[in-house]
Amino acid sequence: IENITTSTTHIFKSKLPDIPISDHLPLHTYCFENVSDCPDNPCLIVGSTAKTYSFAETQLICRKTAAGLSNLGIKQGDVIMILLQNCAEFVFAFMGASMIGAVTTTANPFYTCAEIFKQLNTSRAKLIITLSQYVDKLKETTDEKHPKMGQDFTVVTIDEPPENCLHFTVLSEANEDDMPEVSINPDDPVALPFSSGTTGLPKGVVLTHKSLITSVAQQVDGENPNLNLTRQDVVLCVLPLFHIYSLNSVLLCSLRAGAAVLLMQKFEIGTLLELIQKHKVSVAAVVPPLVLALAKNPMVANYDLSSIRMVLSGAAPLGKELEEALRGRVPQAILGQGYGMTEAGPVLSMCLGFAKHPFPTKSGSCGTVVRNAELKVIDPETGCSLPYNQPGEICIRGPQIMKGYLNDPEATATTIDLDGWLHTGDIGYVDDDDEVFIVDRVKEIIKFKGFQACFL
Ligand code: 4UV
Repeated sequence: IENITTSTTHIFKSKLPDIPISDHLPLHTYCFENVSDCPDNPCLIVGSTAKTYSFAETQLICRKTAAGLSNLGIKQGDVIMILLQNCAEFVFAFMGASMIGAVTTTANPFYTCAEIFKQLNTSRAKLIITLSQYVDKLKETTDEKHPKMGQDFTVVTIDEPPENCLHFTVLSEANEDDMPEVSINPDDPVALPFSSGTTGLPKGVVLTHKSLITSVAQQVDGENPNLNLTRQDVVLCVLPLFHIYSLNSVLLCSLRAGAAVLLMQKFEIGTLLELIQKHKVSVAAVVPPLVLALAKNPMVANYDLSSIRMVLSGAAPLGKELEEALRGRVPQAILGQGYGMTEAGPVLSMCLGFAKHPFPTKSGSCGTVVRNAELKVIDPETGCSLPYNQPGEICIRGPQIMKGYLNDPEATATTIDLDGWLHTGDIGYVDDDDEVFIVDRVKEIIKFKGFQACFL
């Protein structure tokens, strides 16, 4: 059947031409590739303290953290867990791990003990970076109720460490010369977010150096980047970095493009508005519940939001009425959506209104498939590919998609078929202007406030 359908496959591509994308660099080298052009530009701005790290400082602390991880016995291929809300240490740990060829699994600190235990156990994380207040949750994972744990891990806290824990400075103040030389293969894993995918319990999603570089490049590289981030931009990072949307489209894309990232630990509307005004945020990545707050909260009228030039919404459907209501609040800004799925690396499509040389786009659309990738829509019953305007299951193919689920070949095989198509479980169509519209889903996962697990 597959042979018959491939002969009539309708494949949708970006309106932007494909570009050369590195298939040999490690992620940190790629993200920091242009640092020498703007070493003193702000890279990370900590919202709560206004402390700013330049690109050169950020890169140096990441290197120190890499050395520190190595000093604590973390080796190439080992997994560390970051159990934190947004903060600079998150960035240092993630990039530091990449530098020694280690892998980061990110987890929501509000997860239950059982959920954290499951992720620790499945990922075999050897070191956990967290806050002292969450350490008790980890203790409970090692009691007699969970004898299977049976593995030792080191706990590092970014605040005053409780007994038997280390302070983050053992990492961030290590001597960068202690960083071991490692040879990283582009197909080696670098990030291990957990996602339920289209069915069942959360599984480890193996994202390689090549997948994440490809995804970032599809967004911000080329003469006409799809998501035009620049060195003048201040990008709002209020969505949690433990979720792939923020990790990829906010952090990694900004590092690559030389934009500053404004880190907010959690969403609170007053603080958010204050920080947007103070730091002149120019790009805001949001989810629909945040759009609702920005569109409807009366406090918004008291703040100057004129610095915002782009608002990217994703992770859940954004209604047209809500989009219109937001437009009233930030009339100068381009509003558009990105459509992502953790397993897809994550971005499948992005609004072309965000491009350097933008295209006209329609309200309600999730953008156009990213460049250097192929998208098709299939009849969920027959598997046959469908032409323009006919809804079916959205599938994506390209070097950005996950390598597979960790230690789960069966779930991998039901998600990525033999021809390399990743089946999303989302029902949508592509219209005459190549814009993607999501209308339904075939999968059982129901998202709450834009995330599979609770946020906001
Ligand atoms: O696995 P996940 O939690 O992943 C995400 C990732 C979202 C994005 C969005 C924009 C980006 O730039 C980016 O880097 C990442 O949400 O959940 C995947 C499912 O969420 C729904 C859809 O059902 C996916 O399979 N979803 C994601 N984006 C949209 C959406 C959207 N724009 N509209 C409707 N549903």
